Amino acid sequence: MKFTRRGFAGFAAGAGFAATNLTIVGRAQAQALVLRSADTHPDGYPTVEAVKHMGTLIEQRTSGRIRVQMFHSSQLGQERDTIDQTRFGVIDMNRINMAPLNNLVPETNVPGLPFVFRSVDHMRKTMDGSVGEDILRAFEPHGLVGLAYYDSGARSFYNGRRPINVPADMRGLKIRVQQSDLFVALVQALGANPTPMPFGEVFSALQSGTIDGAENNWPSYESTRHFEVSKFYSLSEHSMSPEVLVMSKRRFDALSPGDRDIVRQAAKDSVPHMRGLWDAREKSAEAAVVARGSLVNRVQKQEFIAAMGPVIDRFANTPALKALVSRIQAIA
Ligand code: BDP
Repeated sequence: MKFTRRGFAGFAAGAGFAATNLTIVGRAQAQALVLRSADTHPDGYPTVEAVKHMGTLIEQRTSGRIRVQMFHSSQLGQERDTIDQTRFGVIDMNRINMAPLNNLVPETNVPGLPFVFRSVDHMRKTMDGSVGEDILRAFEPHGLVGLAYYDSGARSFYNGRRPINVPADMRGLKIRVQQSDLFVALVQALGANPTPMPFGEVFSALQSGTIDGAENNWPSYESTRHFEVSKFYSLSEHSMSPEVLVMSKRRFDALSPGDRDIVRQAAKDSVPHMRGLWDAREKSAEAAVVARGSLVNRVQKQEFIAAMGPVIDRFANTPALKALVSRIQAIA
C-alpha cells in the first residue's frame, strides 16, 4: 500500500492504527502494572514498610509484571478523602484505619468498639479468623476489596492539661477524634467534647489550643510529635480499631484470577512481617516519648468500661452486628 500524505493521515486516524497502538501500550502496561498505594504515615512506619514488603513479594511472584508504588505521608490526601478515590479506582490500594470506614461499612465498627478485645492476642486471633474474614468481605459491596489487617495496638487518650484517671477527668476537654460517628459517641459518653478532624491537622490544633488532646497508639503519638504538645498520656486503651489494607474493587476485578490470588496472598504474607515491626516500634516509641518528657499513667479502666454500654448498643445495633460481637466474645 502506498500512502500519500493525506492518505496516511486518514489511515492513522482510523481504527486499524489506533488498535495497533493500543495493543503496544497495553502490552507495555501488562509488563509492569503499577499499583499505587496510599498511607497517611511517614516512610519507615510499620504500615508503610508492610505494604512495601507486600510489593516486593508481588514483584517476585509475578516476575516483575506487577509492582506496588508507595505514596506515604498523605501524599495522595488525608485518609477520608483517599477512601472515595480508592473506591473509584483513582488510587489502587490504601492502608487506612477502620475508623474512617465506619460510616461506609457498618461491620467495621465492631472491631473498633470500646474494649471489645481483651488483649492484643484476642484481637489477633479474632482478626486472623472467621470474624476477620467476614468483615473483610463486607467491604466489597462498597467498591473495596479487603486484603489484610495490620495491628494498630491500643488507642489511649493524651492531652496537654492533666492526667486522666477516671472519665470525670475528661469533662470539658476538647478531644480530637477520627472522622467516625463511633469515636464521636465514645468520647461524648466519657463527658469530653469530641472534635473530628483529619490526622494531618492535629499537631497544629494541639499547638494552637484549638483542641486539648487526642487519642492514639504509641507509634502515632510519637511519629506525629503530638507528645511535644500533649504530655499526659493516660493508658485508657479504649479501642483497638485495627488497620486495614484495601484495594479498589474496580482495579482488583481487572486483574486475572491468578494475579488476584497473588495479590491476596502477598497481603496475607505481609502480616507477620508487619507484626514484628509493630511490636518493636511500640516499645521504641514508648521509650522515646518517655525519655522526652511524656508523663504516662494508668487509668481506672473499669470506670471507662462501665460508661461504654450505650455506645456499644448504638453501634452494634442490628442482629448481624450483635452476632459479630458475640462471636468475638466467644473467642478464648
Ligand atoms: C493511626 C492510624 C491512622 C489514622 C490515625 C488517626 O494508623 O491510619 O489515620 O491513627 O488517628 O493510628 O487518624
